[in-house]
Amino acid sequence: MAVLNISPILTRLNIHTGTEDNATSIKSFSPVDGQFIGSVPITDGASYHEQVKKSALAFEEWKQVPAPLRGEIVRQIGESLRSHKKDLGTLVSYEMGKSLQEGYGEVQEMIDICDFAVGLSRQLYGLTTQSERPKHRMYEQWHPLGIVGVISAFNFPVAVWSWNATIAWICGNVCIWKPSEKTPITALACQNIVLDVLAKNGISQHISTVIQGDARLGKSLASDVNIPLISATGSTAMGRSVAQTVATRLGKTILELGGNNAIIITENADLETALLASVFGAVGTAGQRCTTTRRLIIQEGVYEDFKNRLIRAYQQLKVGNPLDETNHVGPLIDEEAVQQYLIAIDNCKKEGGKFIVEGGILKGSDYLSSCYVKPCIAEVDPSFNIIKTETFAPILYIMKYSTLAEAINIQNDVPQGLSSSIMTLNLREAEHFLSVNGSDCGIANVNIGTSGAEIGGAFGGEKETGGGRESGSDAWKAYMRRQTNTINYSDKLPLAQGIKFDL
Ligand code: UN1
Repeated sequence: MAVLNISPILTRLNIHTGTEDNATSIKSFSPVDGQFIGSVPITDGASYHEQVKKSALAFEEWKQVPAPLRGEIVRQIGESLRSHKKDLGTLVSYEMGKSLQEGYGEVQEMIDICDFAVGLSRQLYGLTTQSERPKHRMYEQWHPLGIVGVISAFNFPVAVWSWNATIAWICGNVCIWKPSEKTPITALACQNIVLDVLAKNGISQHISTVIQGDARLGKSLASDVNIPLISATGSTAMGRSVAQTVATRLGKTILELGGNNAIIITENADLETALLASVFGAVGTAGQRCTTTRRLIIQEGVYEDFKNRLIRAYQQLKVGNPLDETNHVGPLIDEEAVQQYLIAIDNCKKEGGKFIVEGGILKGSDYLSSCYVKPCIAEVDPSFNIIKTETFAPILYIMKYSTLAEAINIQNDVPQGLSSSIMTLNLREAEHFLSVNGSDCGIANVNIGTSGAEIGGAFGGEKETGGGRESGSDAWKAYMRRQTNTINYSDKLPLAQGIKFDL
């Protein structure tokens, strides 16, 4: 397939990037074909402080706008995303390397969260409660926090930002977004769409700010007392550093970090469904989702049968240019990711892992960059160290169990706790998996895989995954501050707990 000419798409998305190659710019190269896409200036200290000041002023204006009218702005952003879906989806695919279908899917996720946020803008409900004192009324209400800092990862370069930004905005906050330095151009595309809507409505541009830089810039955000909430998505190591920095100043965080997601396949599973869920979960986005299926825990009675089905399915996988819709799997993000993939395979072999589908780098004229690798499968023992870590690559570990209790122990016995699934047609097994004695993850599914969560649910996980929740359900509450209000409309001052205090 011919190399994509990205220029017309960049023009339609109103992106005018530089061609600089110096220490003050970030250069973006496509993992699809290794081509240079463009460069963006790194936000330096002075301009960072300037942006924060402008954001703070914009917050004073934005918080006065009634929430449903803030929702109207987000509705228009959603409309604009609809009309740019094809271009933006293609750019996501080209800059990040995920398949075109997944690029479009990512933009669809953005459109969906806009719709969700619009509805939510009329539903930021507080509770009323009964006072113990006569002629007193108690209720709680929710106020915006101020500036929300969003740190996002390369793997969902735009959707994860939109989950945070749209909800933060309808709550009355303004956002400063530091996208991954591996995907700076898609961030520009989104920012253009938002700025255009803000301009058409005569609203301050500083409701949405993009800053570009690496971990040092992330550190500036995390340590900045002007930013009450940091929502960070990325590795556990990054999250730990952000959490420690924000905690020193007693700020708030929403952390969505590493996953190590497993599917339990019981002897009562529909093996066809289980196969599709496992393969898509393991190789989709080239194994670079937080929710990627990394482990299969398979009941011994169906183990050999399922293993053979997996091998046959992997033989049919097509790895190649993700813009060609007949390919299932695109490249890894960069050569460093390829190295991590090779190291994990090596470590797995050293521990005694047996590869039933071999990995390796793909070379040849079909592969337009050095980032294409073979999805692989290793048979492992649950005690291996390698399977306790998250490697962002299409490496699937499979293991055997005999009782469901044993399977659940294996599934939970990792430091991460994001997504999990059970494949079974047996009600007792399914309910046990969802019960307090079952999965310890933030997401637990029955008869669907670990990846591909809908935006309507709260997204996030436990343990080293960080504990934060983003996107749907009542995740919005983390973007606001709760205020409890008690109003005395009597002519007395009765004290709580019946305390007497007379002068
Ligand atoms: C991520 O990988 O950071 O559930 C987010 C999914 C997607 C989101 C993944 N909706 O796979």
